[in-house]
Amino acid sequence: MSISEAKYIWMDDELVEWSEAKVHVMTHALHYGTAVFEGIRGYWDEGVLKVFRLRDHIVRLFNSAKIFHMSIPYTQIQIEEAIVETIKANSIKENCYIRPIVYRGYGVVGLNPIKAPVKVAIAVFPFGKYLEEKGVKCCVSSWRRISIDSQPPAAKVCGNYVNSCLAKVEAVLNGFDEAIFLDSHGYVCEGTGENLFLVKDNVLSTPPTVSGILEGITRDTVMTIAKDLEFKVQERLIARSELYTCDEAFFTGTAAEITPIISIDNRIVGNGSPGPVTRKIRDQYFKVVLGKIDKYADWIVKV
Ligand code: PY5
Repeated sequence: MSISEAKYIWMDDELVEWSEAKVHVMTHALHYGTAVFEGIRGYWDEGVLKVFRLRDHIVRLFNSAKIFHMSIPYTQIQIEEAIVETIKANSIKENCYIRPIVYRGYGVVGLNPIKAPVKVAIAVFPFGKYLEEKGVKCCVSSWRRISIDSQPPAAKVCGNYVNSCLAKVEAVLNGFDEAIFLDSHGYVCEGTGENLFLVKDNVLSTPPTVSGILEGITRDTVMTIAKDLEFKVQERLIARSELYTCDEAFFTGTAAEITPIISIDNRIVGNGSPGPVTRKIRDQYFKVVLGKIDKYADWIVKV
């Protein structure tokens, strides 16, 4: 999808014109994928921008950086404040996406980036749906998800996404909307940029962290709201064949929100349209992100 431009990008404590927000071609991260990032959504509602689970995204950003020995030259609070400042500077008045990125900048060549400066940028821009709301057709990828003993899938590090791009392009070229990865042991893992849930007999199942997933904030939100709606939720190893026999399946992610899956490897899921459990969770999710449910109101920062 193409980018909807805003006015300014925050770069190392300065607001820079969108078109001037540039880096040198010898930036370490460009060559070796040494950058960590987040994707956060803001929902424009009742004359304010409601940012969803900002604190949790920033905590994950700092954890991703820690795994890669990147010391971010700001505190978590300073990054949160910078995000608020960037939203205000751009006078965002519609649903948007917030992309903080922490990257190894210009200064060294070779695979020890420790002496390369750690730089930070924050972009905020209008953003609609990432996947088709009515449901997506999926395939199991011929590519396995990077395994936990080669690259940490739990870190949102740029280098992990070349694996996602391979699977996504393969899926689209073969006429599907999205790919589902298996992990290196052959268990169901996640989408290219989404976590996955299956529903069978009203029980929700999602792969555990040992399957090498990114521990999604939307996944956590769904597990919380599903339990509160009195559904049983299991984190467990899932076999590929379960994808073909489940009653319902859906993706979760900041960009994907709650996206129903309507077919997998040319097998129809359920009756081929979003099922009742998926719809119930999705309806609740959209109330939660807008702060309409008191219990979860702390998850929203209003700007
Ligand atoms: N798994 C992967 C590999 C992801 O990249 C993402 C998020 C998720 C799961 C879901 O995590 P969360 O619920 O915390 O967002 N992907 C990004 C997103 O903004 C980028 C997608 C293009 O959704």
